[in-house]
Amino acid sequence: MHHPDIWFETDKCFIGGTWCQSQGEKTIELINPSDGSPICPIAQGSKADIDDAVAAAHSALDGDWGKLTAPERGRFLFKLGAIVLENTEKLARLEALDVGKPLSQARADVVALSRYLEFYGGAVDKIHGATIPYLDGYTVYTLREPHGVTGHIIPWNYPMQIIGRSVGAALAMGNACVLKPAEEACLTALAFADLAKQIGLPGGALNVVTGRGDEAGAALSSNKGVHHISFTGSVATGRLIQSAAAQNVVPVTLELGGKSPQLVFEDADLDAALPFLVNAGIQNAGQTCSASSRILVHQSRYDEVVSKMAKRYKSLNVGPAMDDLDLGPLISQRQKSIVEEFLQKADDLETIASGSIVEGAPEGGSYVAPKLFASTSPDHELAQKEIFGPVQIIIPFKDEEEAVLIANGTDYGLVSSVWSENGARQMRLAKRLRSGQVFLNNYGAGGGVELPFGGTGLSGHGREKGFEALYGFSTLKTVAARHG
Ligand code: TXE
Repeated sequence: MHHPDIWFETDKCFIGGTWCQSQGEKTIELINPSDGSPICPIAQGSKADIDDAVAAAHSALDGDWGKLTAPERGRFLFKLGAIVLENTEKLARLEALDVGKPLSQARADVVALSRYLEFYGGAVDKIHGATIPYLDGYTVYTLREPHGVTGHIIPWNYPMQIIGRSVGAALAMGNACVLKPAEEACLTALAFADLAKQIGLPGGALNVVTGRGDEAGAALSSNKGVHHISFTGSVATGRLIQSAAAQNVVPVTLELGGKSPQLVFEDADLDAALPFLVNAGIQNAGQTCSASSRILVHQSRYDEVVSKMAKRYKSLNVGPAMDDLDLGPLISQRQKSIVEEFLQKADDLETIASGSIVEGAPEGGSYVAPKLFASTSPDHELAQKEIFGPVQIIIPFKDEEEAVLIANGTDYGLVSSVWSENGARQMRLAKRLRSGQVFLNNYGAGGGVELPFGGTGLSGHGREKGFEALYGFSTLKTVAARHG
């Protein structure tokens, strides 16, 4: 029997515009992380399902979808964006149920998904090639064309946002997509397919195959009919995907997480900074690629930051997603064990404060109380590795030089932020910090879909969001005509 929040088939793949039984005929049970109960079965998609999805995507490119103009595709994206927004409450409840994120954070993800579709839909007819002055008797110009079939392997932490960010841009540019959501959370990906069907998106433009990473995911990343792969997830899996794509010599976009610092200088406006310092660490229970897990503080403001952050931490409540508290559970018992293993290595760190798991939170939920530590050693394992849970570390620094060394002193490079009223310092650090994004006196810039996003180092490569995503999901053809 269906869960009351689910209105579509969950144990089927969406291929060529229709719901199909997986050829492997196996299913995986989705688990509600708020109480550990089973939600529903999903299809354990096989290599054969991926082959079918890729074939359906090719047919779409050769058929109706491939013939559309940029404004026509844009209109489909507007319709998708509108129907997503109309279903805000239903989609938010699905995401809260499946991912465990507090309902209001899930609502914000729905709005972001809709906004991505609206942005890419409106931007795509502003993308064009160039004419290039060349030898007498020639006319040379460039054409921006879709890659063809794009594979999207996405994680469980922000399914809707990542679908918007990558599938939205790929569709806008005229690619046909095969989406493999994470086996832990795929309800909103399936709901998105249902909404695409409802608005009449041509069959095969969007295909969704659920399943395991080492089966459906591996089959998608090594499929010879795929022309571009977008992956968000762990470094280990990113390496596998890049190697698989290398065999077919296709481009990949990798978004692999980080150890992102916020730098608080002696002249920082702490009242403005405080909500960002904490929220950037605990949002989605710290399971965010751009989570800020390191707070670097000038020694003159250290005690003040410690006491203000501690006060906030002590007020943080963790509980079921539908109760809409500060934090929900982690995605799974497996992710909880990963985080707890890190916490066991925190003995030599100073514990500043913790939040609390609310009374009555179900036993079976994968709850972890947020924890704030301090360390004078920026090399501590907890200050170097991505934990992917609600854990932040405060580290003091003595001057700007040391702050930059610590900030740049991990293998990652996704986000950095600078809290300072000194404009010259802001400009210097914007150049010196090694990360794909630098935020000055804010963190995340409200998640604006217009802003290109991506990393350096182990955080990955390639950019999604903004116009950059549209360039990334297309290729350039040069046409040179000799006419005498
Ligand atoms: O990630 P995986 P997991 C980090 C975070 C977390 C850790 C493990 O540190 O603790 O990764 O999480 C698919 N070929 N991030 O195990 O394995 C898989 O099915 C092709 C950071 O969940 O990377 C899922 O769809 N695909 C992060 C997707 O990859 C494969 C978000 C992500 O799973 C595959 C999530 C394979 N061999 C985790 N194996 C971020 N950057 O936001 C798995 N997959």
